[in-house]
Amino acid sequence: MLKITSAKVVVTCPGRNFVTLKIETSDGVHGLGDATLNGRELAVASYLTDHVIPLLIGRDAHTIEDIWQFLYRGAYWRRGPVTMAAIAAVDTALWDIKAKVAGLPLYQLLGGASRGGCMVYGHANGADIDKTIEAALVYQAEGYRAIRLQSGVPGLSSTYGVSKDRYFYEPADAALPTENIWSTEKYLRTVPELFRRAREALGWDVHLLHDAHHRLTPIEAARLGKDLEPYRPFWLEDAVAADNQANFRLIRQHTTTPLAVGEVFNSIWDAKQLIEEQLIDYIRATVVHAGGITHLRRIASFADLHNVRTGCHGATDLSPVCMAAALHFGLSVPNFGVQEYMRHTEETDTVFPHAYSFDRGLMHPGDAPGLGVDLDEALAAQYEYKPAYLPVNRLEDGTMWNW
Ligand code: CS2
Ligand code: MG
Repeated sequence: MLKITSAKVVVTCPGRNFVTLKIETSDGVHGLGDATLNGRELAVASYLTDHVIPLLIGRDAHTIEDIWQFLYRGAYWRRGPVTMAAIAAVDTALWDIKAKVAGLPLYQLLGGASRGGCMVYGHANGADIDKTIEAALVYQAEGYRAIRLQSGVPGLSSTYGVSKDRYFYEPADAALPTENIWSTEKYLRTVPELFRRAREALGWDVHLLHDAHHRLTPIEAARLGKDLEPYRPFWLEDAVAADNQANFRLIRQHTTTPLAVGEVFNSIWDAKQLIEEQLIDYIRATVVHAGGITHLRRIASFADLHNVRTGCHGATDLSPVCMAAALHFGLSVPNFGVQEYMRHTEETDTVFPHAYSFDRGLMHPGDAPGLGVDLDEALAAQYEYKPAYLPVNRLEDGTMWNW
């Protein structure tokens, strides 16, 4: 038996906040799990420290599935972003430990490599179409085979996905939520032209993606999907908020543009109808927010039955611990689609030294035992938690809308 002897939560802010769970065992082997929930970090930190860690001490670290079931069924108040991020952190740390004890990189315990590397997509963005295309050409020159395009919208002072920095994008930008103004009409006039220009400049051998970030109604999403069809997007993401999964039936009736959704999902139940009715093509759920590797494997297996592929979320607010876990998972899962890759800051990469690497559009988790990522606790302690909220969105008439 490999006893869990202690566990702790490390909150650090090397450029942005991260919450990491570290589990120690009787053999001296430790494991890490990402527990970062952008804008609600301390809720997960408390859920782990106050309500989960006391239940872990003395348990056998090898009993990953039983501990998952204990924390899920035993919570009573099951599911939800905070609970499932906490369970995810425990699950990921235990998989890290099991692989380290086996002396194998984690993907070898998940069925081994199904491919040479994980195709990733980068984030080309700019204040206008010209600047976005310019950024996309840089990504293409760096060897990315898939590029997300997000550009500013004429007449709007801000919009989702447009960063001040070429590589780093962190939307949680203030101690209280900043208010953005949104106009779907202005947005819908911009995106088709962005894609027309992008195909002109980048050609057809690169996958182009776009994130509508929950802001359309189904019929508006159907229209955008149709407008983009001539430019063959790899996917249109978060076309509408997916609280009502049936929303996607209407979009599906009108367009063949592939649909991706799920970065805010925290369990298989959030995607069940979308997957079994084949209303989507890619499921975006990821390790840190959807219950860890154990649950994400269930979601991916269910998706595989229905021709849905993975397209895991990988924004900067998911730490290098989650990125590493996602790459081990992505390297092995049969129905892999693409992995999002938003680079972290240099400080973050120094706090979380890691084995994963990027090469000509593909990423590999590396062959270090376990996840292949660690946490420099002394350095982490130098970066104090900084309260930061994601913005909110209002329509031009002041109506509260989806950010
Ligand atoms: C976005 C994210 O990466 C994406 O697809 O939707 O940047 C998202 O806005 C952030 O993860 C929210 O914290
Ligand atoms: Mg998104």
